[in-house]
Amino acid sequence: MRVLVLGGDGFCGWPTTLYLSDRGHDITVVDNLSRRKIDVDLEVGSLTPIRSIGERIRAWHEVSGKEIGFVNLDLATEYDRLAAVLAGIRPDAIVHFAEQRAAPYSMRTGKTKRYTVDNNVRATHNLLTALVETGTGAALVHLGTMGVYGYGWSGSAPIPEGYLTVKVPTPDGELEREILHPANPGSVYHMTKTLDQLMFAFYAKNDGLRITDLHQGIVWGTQTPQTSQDERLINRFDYDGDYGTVLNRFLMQAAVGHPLTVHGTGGQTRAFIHIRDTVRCIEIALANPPQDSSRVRVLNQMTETHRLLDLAKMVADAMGAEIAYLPNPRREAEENELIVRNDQFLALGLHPTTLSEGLLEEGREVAARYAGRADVTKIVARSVWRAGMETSGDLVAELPAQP
Ligand code: NAD
Ligand code: USQ
Repeated sequence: MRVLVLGGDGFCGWPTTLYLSDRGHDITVVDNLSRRKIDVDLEVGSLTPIRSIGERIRAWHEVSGKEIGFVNLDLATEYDRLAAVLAGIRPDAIVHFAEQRAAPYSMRTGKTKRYTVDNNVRATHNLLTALVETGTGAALVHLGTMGVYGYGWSGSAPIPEGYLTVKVPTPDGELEREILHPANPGSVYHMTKTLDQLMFAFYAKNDGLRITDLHQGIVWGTQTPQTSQDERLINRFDYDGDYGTVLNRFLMQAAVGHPLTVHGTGGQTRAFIHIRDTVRCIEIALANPPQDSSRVRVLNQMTETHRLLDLAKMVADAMGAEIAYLPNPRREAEENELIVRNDQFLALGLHPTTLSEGLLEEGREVAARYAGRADVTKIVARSVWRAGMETSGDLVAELPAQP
């Protein structure tokens, strides 16, 4: 297939690009490199030394003999160029990763709130309009989030895959209806993903666009069999308070000798997926577009759920780290249950890579190799959900020297 990977320079996009290229697909990456620019603004960088997109693509050609195209384009602001790319390449499928994806960054300031909404909503809407206007029949696979459902709303009821069947009382009795699961975002970032959902529903109903929305859990891990073939192909590893996600942060913190930063009691339960399963899920989704194009196909892309304190204890026990309980900079329930249905991916052939000591150790090793690149002042999360919320100071003045 000819596949456009929008956001193909990012943490999930780059390994997906290499995986799909390895599988014989003809890939073009579209990315405006905004994620790299945000690192410059935040004065932080990936723990792993990621190479420029040009060097990454040249290295992949040397290693695999395969070509990957690249277009530097802003989906949110360059509509005409986007339409021209679609009309020129005529892709069979599009994978859409290209959004601002950090909840803490989206809550940092008024400016980052507005940027996140403007960027994400316009990027998705421009893409949908361009598909209609250019008559591109490509199947669209979008990376959404488990966070659209919110946490705790369903109690101990399993979270269904996108839709809920409800009974509406009418004078003539109850009417059964299938509705999108109520949206319950916990940050401005998550809110943009709930807005995406409405746009997808409309464009599927009105224009018959074939859309799959993947409600993904927190991705952990760094490398895939493709990114580990050459150091120049290494994937990014975010560890800072805005972009680092919880399990990778714990692994990095254990590796560099920093206490594990548990927010609040650590009673929050979240859904997780390893990066190797992310790339496989995308391939499965591409191979199985919705049969009925008037209805968006929603799949929950996660393999396991864990309470954060259990994860912290597991990492602390395995790697000899301490746990620090910090004031939570977010407004979120102290504790929640989370049971998630993922029957569709399992039925379509996903064999989940679940948390194992081997994989945790692999994550720790990657972090330990590049520990010298860590900036200790960037580890504690300080973007707060409401002005005035308490945050912690740095927990250590400097990191212990690595052996
Ligand atoms: P990332 O920030 O590493 O990658 C996103 C990429 O999109 C970056 O390379 C960025 O430069 C690009 N981009 C952003 N806005 C763009 C625009 N307007 N035009 C062109 N390119 C643009 O994020 P990621 O972790 O790879 O996440 C990818 C997608 O998966 C996101 O949509 C995110 O919401 C979703 N997701 C991620 C996780 C996770 O744990 N990382 C979990 C669930 C869902
Ligand atoms: N947390 C800690 N300590 C830390 C970092 C985070 O206790 O050092 C806690 C947070 O308070 C939160 C939980 O861990 O309760 C998850 O935080 P996170 O930063 O790992 O994940 P989140 O903000 O939810 O966002 C990430 C991705 C986002 C994606 C989402 C999937 O950045 O793009 O959509 O995971 S989900 O969480 O399923 O919605």
